[in-house]
Amino acid sequence: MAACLLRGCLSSSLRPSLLLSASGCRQASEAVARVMEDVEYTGPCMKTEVPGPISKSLSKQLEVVQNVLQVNFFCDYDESRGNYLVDVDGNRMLDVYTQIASIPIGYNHPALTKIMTDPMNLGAFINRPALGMLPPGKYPEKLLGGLMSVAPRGLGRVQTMACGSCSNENAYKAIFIWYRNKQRGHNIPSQEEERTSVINQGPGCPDLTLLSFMGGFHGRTLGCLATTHTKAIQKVDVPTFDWPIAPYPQLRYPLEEHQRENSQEEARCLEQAEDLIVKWALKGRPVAGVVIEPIQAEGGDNHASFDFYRKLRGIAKKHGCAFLVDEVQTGGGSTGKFWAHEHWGLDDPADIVSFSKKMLTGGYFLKDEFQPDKPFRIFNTWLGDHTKNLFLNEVIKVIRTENLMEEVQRSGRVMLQGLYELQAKYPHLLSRARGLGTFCAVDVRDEDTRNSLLIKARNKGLVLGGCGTSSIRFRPALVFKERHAHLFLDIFNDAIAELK
Ligand code: PSZ
Repeated sequence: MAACLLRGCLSSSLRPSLLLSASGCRQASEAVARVMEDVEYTGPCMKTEVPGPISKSLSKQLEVVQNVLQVNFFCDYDESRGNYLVDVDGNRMLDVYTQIASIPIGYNHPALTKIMTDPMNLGAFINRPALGMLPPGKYPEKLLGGLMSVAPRGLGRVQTMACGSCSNENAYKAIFIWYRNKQRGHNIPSQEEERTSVINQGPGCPDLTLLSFMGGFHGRTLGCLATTHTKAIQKVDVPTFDWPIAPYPQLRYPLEEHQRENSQEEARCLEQAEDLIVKWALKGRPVAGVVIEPIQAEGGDNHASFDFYRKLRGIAKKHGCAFLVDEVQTGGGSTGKFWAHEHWGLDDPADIVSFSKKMLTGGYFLKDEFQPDKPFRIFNTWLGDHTKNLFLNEVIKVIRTENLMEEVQRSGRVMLQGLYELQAKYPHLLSRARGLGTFCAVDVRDEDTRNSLLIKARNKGLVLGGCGTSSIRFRPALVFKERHAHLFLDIFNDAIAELK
């Protein structure tokens, strides 16, 4: 394996000439390899179709106790490095999907290995504390030095949680508690409210609602699922809340050619959102909060303009609704800013911002007023995982020392430009190339073609993910440099060329 590793870093202006070695591995040229600094592979290297024989036999083994219908292939996480995911059959693939957008600085980053192998951290890794009640001594320092050092503007508090759904679920509860306190004028529920709450009745369980958007995804737990509107498979057969759903703008591409109709479309959606807030208040089922992603990810990488978000934030404020920005997928740097909502340029962009995925720990940032002032209102056993805070502190340091936000902007430009070129080259297959930073996507002619393109790309050593009905989304790690973007475009082009 050592022969596969490179030391040296490619100067960002160099484009590697890609060679196909005798073993069938794609590689950057040797000249390029010599100047590379990071310990990473030079390119994909495919030995079998994916899934290969070992993956298939592991699937058979797992099938006895679990549904394996959604298993793609089994991975070798010891051999995976940087932007390269290695599978159990020894196939090495450029990973432009990263565990559904969840690997911040690539596989086996030395900075994280160091945290894991530091004997000083042994106790933290062996003993998982109930963080709400018995936090370790290092906890305040790690939160302040880590999560709070990247807190969105105006949000001075943070609550950690284990996953994205759990983060949104609890953020929703914080919103409802805040809203009821506001309605009552104080934070002490009556005896009647307390009594009825335990038997799922009003007034203890008030008829409050959350406004969400068609095509939005906020998780699969029951509360979150009521605000998730992507695919039936995620919802069917499950009882839910009847809460208002606003339309999300369906923009036409290329954006420059459809400015007038797109701004009309956004105005229509904003008007409907405001209309719903007004109507549901009149029905006695007020909208306590509005929840939205800065880019609808699962729903198909749907973008709306920054102006749309600025106006929506204004509407929420005007009607006294909390504004929750779900940055579970967009947060952590891949859009070229640490938080995607920073692109909006607002002084007061959100009341709550939820995160997970690349942030390693889940959780949400909040304004003071959304913090319940009684114990055990927002609570669970683990409230996240402290070891993830240890890793996150390192991730944030690496982002700073390796200037990864700039790298994302640079490689994002190469990606998007390359996607524009590919859609010009294959207009019958690709359309609507779009993106912010490396958070990019393109639409494929139809669902079947999209699915077969994903498989062709994978067999050429490129891991990609689908979203929406016929889109492909690109979610590389923050260590995805320009040379990786060129490599990605090269392989993607080869896969498309085989489609016809
Ligand atoms: O099919 C699924 O359940 C998937 S595939 C990708 C996700 C979920 N993304 C998770 C997600 C998200 O993208 C946004 C914007 N909000 C909340 C979530 C839920 O996070 P988890 O999956 O950690 O509960």
